[in-house]
Amino acid sequence: MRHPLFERCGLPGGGGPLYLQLQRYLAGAIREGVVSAGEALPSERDIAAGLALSRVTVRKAMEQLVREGVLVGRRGSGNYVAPQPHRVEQSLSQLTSFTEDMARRGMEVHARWLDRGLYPPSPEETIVLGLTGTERVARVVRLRLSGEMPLAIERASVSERLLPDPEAIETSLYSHLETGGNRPVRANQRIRAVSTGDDDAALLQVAPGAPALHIERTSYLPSGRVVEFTRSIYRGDTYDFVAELRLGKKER
Ligand code: 16G
Repeated sequence: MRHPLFERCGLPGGGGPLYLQLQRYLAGAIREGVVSAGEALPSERDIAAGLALSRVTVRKAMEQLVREGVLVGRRGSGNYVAPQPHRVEQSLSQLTSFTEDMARRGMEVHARWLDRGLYPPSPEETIVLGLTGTERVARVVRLRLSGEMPLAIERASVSERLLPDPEAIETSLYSHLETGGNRPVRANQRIRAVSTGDDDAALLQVAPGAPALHIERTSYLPSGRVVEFTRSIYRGDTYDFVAELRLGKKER
């Protein structure tokens, strides 16, 4: 039986070298579900024959798709479609933690600890956290995953006074702060588009330069004291941030 990949109407064209046209063709077929996550693509030889292309062209397109994280190459058994992230819808009006957000959606989450400890603060941390004298800063850096899928890298800074032992956090920073009566009740968040740097891209399993969201959260105690200054990089293909807007009163 002919593979469904070859039932489409040939390369999309659009100019550029043939391997790039093939790359777009395969990425489009995967997006449309012609080949699903976890399924193997036909062999290089079959694709070359099916689409009347040279094997060099097919190999180049496949290598590029592996580099971009669309395909996973398995030695000896070919190329498979990489797991596709489910997009997560995240409200911008609730102050929730990552663990709570994911639990609400029934998603299993875990973290890979990249760093946690007490450090002399940077000038930015001193100002934002309002540190005084010789106060140190607790840094908590995590790769946050749902199953095998990396979703975000979070770099949280908290004053030593509010988080004297970062090693004691079990899974949730907010639950840990809550046990000491220091859970934030309000936060400001700033979001901007960035392209992923090489190191972050490797952790998030995306191509270097892939689009991502840089989110900076400063959160506060009821007293107005800053609890947390967190900078996160969220994969651009996994999150939709959603905000409810209301008609404001017109200023006179
Ligand atoms: C969220 C927050 C982050 C906070 C973390 C605590 C954003 C962009 N960031 O991911 O600032 O530190 O939750 O999560 O929403 P945890 O309690 O599960 O450790």
